[in-house]
Amino acid sequence: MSFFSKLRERLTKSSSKIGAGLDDIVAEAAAAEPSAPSAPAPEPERQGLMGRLLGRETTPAEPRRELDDAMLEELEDMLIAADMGTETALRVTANIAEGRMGRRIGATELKQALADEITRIMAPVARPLPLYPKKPQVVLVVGVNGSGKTTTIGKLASQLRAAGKTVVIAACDTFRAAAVEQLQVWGSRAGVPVLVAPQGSDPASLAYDAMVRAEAESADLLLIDTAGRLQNRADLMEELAKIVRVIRKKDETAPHNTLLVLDATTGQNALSQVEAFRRMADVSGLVMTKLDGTARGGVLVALADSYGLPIHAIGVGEQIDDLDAFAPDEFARALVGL
Ligand SMILES: Nc1nc2c(ncn2[C@@H]2O[C@H](COP(=O)(O)OP(=O)(O)O)[C@@H](O)[C@H]2O)c(=O)[nH]1
Ligand SMILES: [Mg+2]
Repeated sequence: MSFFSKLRERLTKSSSKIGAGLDDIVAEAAAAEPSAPSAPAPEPERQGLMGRLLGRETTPAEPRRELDDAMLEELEDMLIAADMGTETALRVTANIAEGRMGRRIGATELKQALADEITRIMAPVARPLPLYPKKPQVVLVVGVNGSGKTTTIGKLASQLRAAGKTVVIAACDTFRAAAVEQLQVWGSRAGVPVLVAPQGSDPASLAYDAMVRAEAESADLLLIDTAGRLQNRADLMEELAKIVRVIRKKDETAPHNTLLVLDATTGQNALSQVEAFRRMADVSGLVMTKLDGTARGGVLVALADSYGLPIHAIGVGEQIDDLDAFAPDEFARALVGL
């Protein structure tokens, strides 16, 4: 699939930010270096000679800089500015420093080292949405307004259909009429029935009807869209709790997945959303949307590092096929601009 070349292309803002940041960190000091007395003279020669002898010197023209505390600090600041979070940035920087202190390194080695660190953090959380034999597998989708819940459900439904699964969608965001219409459009595109209720009606009773329908049709999956007004947490909590209560009347093991949809463009705010929703619901995995055209992709690293919740999928656009599994090494390389 050509998906990740699409990701690389669309992650340009993030990658140009981090990639250019790394280039700058190395190049600034390297340019000033001939006059810098602190630069150990024999080092570059020895390295250059060793490199030549070992045939490793692939980019001889690349500027290099001695990795010292000042450079590490710049690296740290840059990663924090790229939404990686302070703790994660500190640890990533420390790991990069290990075995490299005092050595002269170029931007490519730095990018590679950073990509390796990011991959190591992300690999354990890259897990596709698990599919169970249980019918219907109930997937509850939560998140703040505008994070991309409805769009993600549309994309997911379409991909599950394409994989031969039968799907039912419950439009339990009865708060906004537009949300219901939007879901109906997605449903008809994907060829998936969408259960709706009048605006303002009880989302839990719609969820119950949807369970009945999904069971009667022995659908493989039931995707439940929900409202996301975080400004009224008590209400939202009660609404979610009620939805869970009624679907458990039909199947006490439901919901089998609770997906939290996060908008990558919100940066560090995504972290507090995880906190808030984990208090309200048993979040089992994340979907990260809007990774196209944001300079804040670094927040995924902070999320993976802080919570370890599986990242089931990422969204890189508004079209039906702009959702795919999360591939950590491709993501890391795209993020650092390799
Ligand atoms: N660029 C981009 N836009 C997205 C993505 N996912 C959703 N959107 C857009 O974000 C807006 C809000 O999405 P919606 O699904 O309605 O969010 P909801 O309120 O959580 O249901 C819509 O305009 C979507 O088209 C994505 O991955 N990339
Ligand atoms: Mg919605």
